[in-house]
Amino acid sequence: MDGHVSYPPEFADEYRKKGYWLDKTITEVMDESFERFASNPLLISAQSGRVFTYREFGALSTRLALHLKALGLKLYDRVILQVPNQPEVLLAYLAVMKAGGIPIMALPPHQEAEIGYFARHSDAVGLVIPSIFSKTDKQQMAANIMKAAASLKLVLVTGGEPREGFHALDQLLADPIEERVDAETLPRANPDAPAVLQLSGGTTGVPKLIPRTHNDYVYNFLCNADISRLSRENIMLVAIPQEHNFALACPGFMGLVSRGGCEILSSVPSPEAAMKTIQEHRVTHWTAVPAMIIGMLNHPDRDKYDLSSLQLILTGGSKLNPEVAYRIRPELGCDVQQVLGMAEGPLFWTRLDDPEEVRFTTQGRPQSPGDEFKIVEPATGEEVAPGALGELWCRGPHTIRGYYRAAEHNAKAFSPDGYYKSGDLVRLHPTGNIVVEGRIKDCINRGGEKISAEEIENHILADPRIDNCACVSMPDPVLGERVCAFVVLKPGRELTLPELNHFLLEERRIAKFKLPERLELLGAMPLTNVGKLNKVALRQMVAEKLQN
Ligand code: OOB
Repeated sequence: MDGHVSYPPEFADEYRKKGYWLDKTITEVMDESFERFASNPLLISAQSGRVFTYREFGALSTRLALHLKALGLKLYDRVILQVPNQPEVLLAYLAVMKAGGIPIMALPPHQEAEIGYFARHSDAVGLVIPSIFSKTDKQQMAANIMKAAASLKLVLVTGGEPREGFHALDQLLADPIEERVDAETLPRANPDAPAVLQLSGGTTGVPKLIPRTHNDYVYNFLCNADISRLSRENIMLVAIPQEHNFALACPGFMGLVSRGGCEILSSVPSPEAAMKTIQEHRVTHWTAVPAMIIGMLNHPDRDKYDLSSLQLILTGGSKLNPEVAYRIRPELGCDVQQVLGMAEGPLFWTRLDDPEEVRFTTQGRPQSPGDEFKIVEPATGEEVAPGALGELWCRGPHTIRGYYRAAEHNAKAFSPDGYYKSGDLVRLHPTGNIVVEGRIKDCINRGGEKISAEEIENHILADPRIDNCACVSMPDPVLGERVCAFVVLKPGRELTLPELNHFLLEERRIAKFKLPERLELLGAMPLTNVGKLNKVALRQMVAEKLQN
């Protein structure tokens, strides 16, 4: 496929020989489970209460795949998925792959700016959307995007009457096309080809697309399912975005399905909703970002809920502070397993039998014996002394070798010998685990959701009232970080935060979660000795203001 950087043949050979890569497609592995655990419950929607068995889910995803093929979807065609946490997101995900297509895992809050970019950059032919999300008319968004993205032809809509030319996903799911067309006619993807395009955490002006191959992604979730010791007894709550790598493959939905467990999928991320769902469904495992755990620990009504079924919280996306980790067992009665994960592939996990200190104060060690990592001086790539602070670089059987259609950026983001430069600052713990201490990449981690500073700055600079701007993180006790925008106005201009955000939402059409939550007006930007913009000074400035 054009724009995809494959693994070098000698590495691919090694990964096969060692048994990491199975040369199966994701849907082949999923189909084995649909057959094996046929009458077990696979998915329950927390909101509608609808239960799907393994057999039913497998059959519905095949049905939808046949419809997609009949509507013209071809092998390796890209389809953007933007469905919130309801069963259709997983059905569409599996169906696109069963039809040979490649789903692009967009997030529900993304707007015209982001989705339009993905469509144009990937030449996507398809888009799957809810009719309305968070008061936004997604069908109107799709119609607008189609004007500038010639490739986009197939729009599937869930939860509302489709416009002319769009298709109702719910109707396709109700139409037994398999009685008319043989499922054997569906094409088979090459297991070395990209299976899914994930989104990068983002440090650049536009988000990058991350091609995960069948071989690498299957290994990723099977290995994770082992590390978290998942079994058919497990009931896992997912209330973070299902499209996210964490919820999908670490071990996520696919890891759980490989072991025969049941997922409770919820579209409400609040601690209150999580506690209700845990009690109602006797949830054993909860995939959560640290902000959700803090929200539950500090919730005034926690004692009203029976959380005794909970065995393990899997957490990552942002740092779990040790003070919070130490409260989990006494207050919530369960274990916690930390993962330092990246959509690009690298995964570091604490192990369930590690000593308490290691489980609570480190972010783990590589998931696979095939993973290589080093901690380096960013400028030179020289390894630092053991225990010293440096940038984490990774390479291995489930770590990409390049972003999709991004040759120029790849030359900077990967070392010549193929290590992914994570941008995370870490140190090696004496046990061989790593501890995350900070980052050199310019993004804001808002409760696990990454926001590229450059991307927001570019949108802000398009505002005619603004001369210069810089976005930095400001500390937040629950989310960890939020976006603060520093702005220098053009002479005689005025600006408030609501006015700026109105511009970003209405004119630039970006996702709401990226909006600055504080605006600071400056006469001029602070500079370093060498005349560069001084973001360290800006971060300090806002942190001090917040303390006063
Ligand atoms: C996950 O993936 P992304 O791609 O959204 O974000 C990756 C970045 C990392 O480079 C790091 O900066 C941060 O998120 N991060 C953590 C962390 N886990 C991720 N920082 C500190 N402590 C942690 N435990 O966020 C992701 C992917 C798979 C599983 C879990 C999370």
